Amino acid sequence: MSNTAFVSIADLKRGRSAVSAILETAASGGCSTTGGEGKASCGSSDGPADMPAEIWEKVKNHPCYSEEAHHHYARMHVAVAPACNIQCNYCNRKYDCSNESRPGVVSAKLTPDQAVNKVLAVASAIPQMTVLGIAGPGDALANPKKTFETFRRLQAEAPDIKLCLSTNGLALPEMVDEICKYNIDHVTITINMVDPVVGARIYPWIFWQHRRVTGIAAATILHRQQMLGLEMLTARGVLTKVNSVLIPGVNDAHLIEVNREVKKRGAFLHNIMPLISEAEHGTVFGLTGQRGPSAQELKAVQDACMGGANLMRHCRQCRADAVGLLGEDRSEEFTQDKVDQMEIVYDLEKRRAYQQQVEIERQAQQVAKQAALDAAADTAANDDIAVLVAIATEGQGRVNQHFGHATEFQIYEVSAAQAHFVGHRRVDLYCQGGYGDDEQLPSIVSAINDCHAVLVAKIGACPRDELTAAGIEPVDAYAHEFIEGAALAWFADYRARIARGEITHQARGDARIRQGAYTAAASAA
Ligand code: CLF
Ligand code: SF4
Repeated sequence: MSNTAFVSIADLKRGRSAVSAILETAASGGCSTTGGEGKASCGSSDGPADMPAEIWEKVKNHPCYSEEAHHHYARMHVAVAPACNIQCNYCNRKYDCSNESRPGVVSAKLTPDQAVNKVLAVASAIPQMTVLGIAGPGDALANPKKTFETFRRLQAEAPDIKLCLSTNGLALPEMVDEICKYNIDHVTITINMVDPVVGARIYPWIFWQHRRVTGIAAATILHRQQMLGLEMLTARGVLTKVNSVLIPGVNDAHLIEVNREVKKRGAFLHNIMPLISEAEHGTVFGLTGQRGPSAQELKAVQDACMGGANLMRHCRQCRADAVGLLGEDRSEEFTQDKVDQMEIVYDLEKRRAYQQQVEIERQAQQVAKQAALDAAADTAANDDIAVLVAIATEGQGRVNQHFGHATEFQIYEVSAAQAHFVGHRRVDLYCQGGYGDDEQLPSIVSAINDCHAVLVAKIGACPRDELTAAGIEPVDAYAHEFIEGAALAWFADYRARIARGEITHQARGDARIRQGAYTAAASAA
């Protein structure tokens, strides 16, 4: 059962042009106009030609809304919102909100003053930090004073930073005016159901109009508020992302309907996240043995949603106090005591100049990719071959990390016609204090053992041998080159060696099954 729309799509289409753009983009499967199987996520490599200009302006340097941007731009969260107005069975209130944070993580809570100071400190140290999100540790909109005070001040004091928030949606409709007042043009709503019977298995209670409501009545109210809030945001031209926690046996098949319903209401992206329910986190699901999804289950749901709202696949389920590129955690560099000691110079011009350089790099990356594709198209090819390669990168879209320094590998699917991001794998750090820890090698190799090659800036003899023995080619010939160009160039060489009879191509499993595994494996790490 899904709730009837409070605002019809026809009404929405009569609204502002931004609304039309959002609806059209959502209707076409998100910003990926050629979206579909294998075309991973919003803007996997998409640019201004793939979407309306006003949408591109909003997503082009948002690392969560554009996969391509996440190689270049960073986000940060400030933990100013401790309270929550609902209870999710996958949440333990001792920890951060699991709707958009890794469960089991605790963030230091900040006042709006401390939060603004921290944002300015990070912005002066990391000029590619373009987005400030409030994603807990409770619900951003259950703490409206602190949340909007932080946004109000940042809108004035850091005008080039995009503002972003994440909410369970219960208080959303009444907050839409405030959201628009501070130009918060990216909002995430966690929507795990559109059927209150399903919802009653996820939410034991909500706090609504000064009283606790339980069971199906609670889920009915939450559902109504979520749908209404989503429609209202779409009508106001705010980009929305829907997060759904995949809970096997509870909402797995049901998420297909969720995808359909949120697409109808203009959701820009749908981020299906695997449930993480370790018993030691002390959540209801963790303590009652509710398991998270297998890679195949996650993949099956994502595949079934293809053609619906466009899927995000590069989420890292980050902390409520995360700082840095997605996949890196620099929060330790900006603890309260360290921020207090910092000289903070928020220099807008310097930030803009830096970001212009980033844009020049991005354009160069696209040119390199196109050149590699053109070169690949010119060679005689076994075009049906597609392989996975693992990339060690610390950002800027380049192969620029030492094997031993990687804590995750980005995974690209490469064929003669394409090289695109399909996920990431977290791994244990190999290099410990200047020495390789060989005990880590088996787990690192096993994390990428469905890849044909790993492209790195540098690699030592020991991991090189271990990878080679596992059938994974260690490659440092493309150090500091752009990722797609490097992957395509390696692939062209791989095909040439096959053509010369030097090697035989051997498939290493079904890439699409593994694609589902990336997120699950990483999230469980
Ligand atoms: Fe933060 Fe969320 Fe904004 Fe991004 S995170 S509030 S939209 S700035 Fe991003 Fe982190 Fe995934 Fe969230 S990777 S958990 S999707
Ligand atoms: Fe926990 Fe977030 Fe759910 Fe609130 S909304 S109960 S903080 S997971």
